[in-house]
Amino acid sequence: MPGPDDAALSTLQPALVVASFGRDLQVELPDGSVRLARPANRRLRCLCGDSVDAERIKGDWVVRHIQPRREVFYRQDKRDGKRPVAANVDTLLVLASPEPGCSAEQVDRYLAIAELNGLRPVLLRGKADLPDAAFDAMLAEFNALGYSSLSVAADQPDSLAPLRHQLGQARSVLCGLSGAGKSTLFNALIPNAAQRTSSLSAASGEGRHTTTTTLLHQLDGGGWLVDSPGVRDIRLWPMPAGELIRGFRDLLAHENDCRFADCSHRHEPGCAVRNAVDAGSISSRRYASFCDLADRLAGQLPP
Ligand SMILES: Nc1nc2c(ncn2[C@@H]2O[C@H](COP(=O)(O)OP(=O)(O)OP(=O)(O)O)[C@@H](O)[C@H]2O)c(=O)[nH]1
Ligand SMILES: [Zn+2]
Repeated sequence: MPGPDDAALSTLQPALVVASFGRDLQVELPDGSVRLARPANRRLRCLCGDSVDAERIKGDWVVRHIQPRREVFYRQDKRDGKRPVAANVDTLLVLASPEPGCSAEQVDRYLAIAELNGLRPVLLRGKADLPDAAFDAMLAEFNALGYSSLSVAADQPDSLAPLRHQLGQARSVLCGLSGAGKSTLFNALIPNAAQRTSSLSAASGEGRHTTTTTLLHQLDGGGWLVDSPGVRDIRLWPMPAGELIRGFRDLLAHENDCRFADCSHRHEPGCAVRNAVDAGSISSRRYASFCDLADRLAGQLPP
């Protein structure tokens, strides 16, 4: 015979966390409606992108349970080392534009962030209306490593169609250097984004939320884009070289052949990574970039 607990269980609804600002949340219910919600207790640390079970109690929505996460997207945080930004994200869009420019080493870092977070990186050659052969040649190096790229011009809607198509149902984070055109591209992809952010801070009654809010915006084609103040200028968190190499797929491919399991790939004899650099199968630029980043993350060079 059903007891009182069964009655409570039956009111639980699956929901998607589409905004988080501190402990306050917005959840999207199966009927497409979006409601303000709070976690049932302090132990439930909901992230934007979480699939949850929520129920309505006296008019308020309460999150009872977080479904297991496929992955958590982290960014560097001065205080805690690394900080979770969103759950169940799968794609990192790396916007690199000839104006103001973006070095190959900076692209290496963004790609490493993607690889280390388990995200599929997609390189976006921004400001496609500005031709720059040298810049395109720089990006071609990454295509040769197996990374896909797309050209986008924010004010040419046709140029965004392949991106929308590629994003499909993906949940993506957009990053890139200051001035690369992230805001412009974001607004071109999600015309009502700014409006949603301001209506959210009005609904919660606190303007400060606009600087701490993480939002999930749905694209026309079905994909999702994460909007979070901290991810636009994302950096890697401190980690040892043995972990960093997972961010460099061309180096990682040789790592198993190093003589020592804990090889730092810097000075050890029998290092398969350095041998591959000498043989020309790993580019010396990529190897130097890895060493430089390893030193910075180990605190031996300024970040
Ligand atoms: N030619 C051209 N200019 C663009 C394009 N997209 C953006 N811009 C210009 O590039 C400049 C920077 O664009 P933003 O969108 O503010 O760049 P951002 O990456 O958000 O910059 P931050 O807020 O500093 O991180 C602006 O002057 C834009 O008008 C584009 O596709 N083509
Ligand atoms: Zn090695």
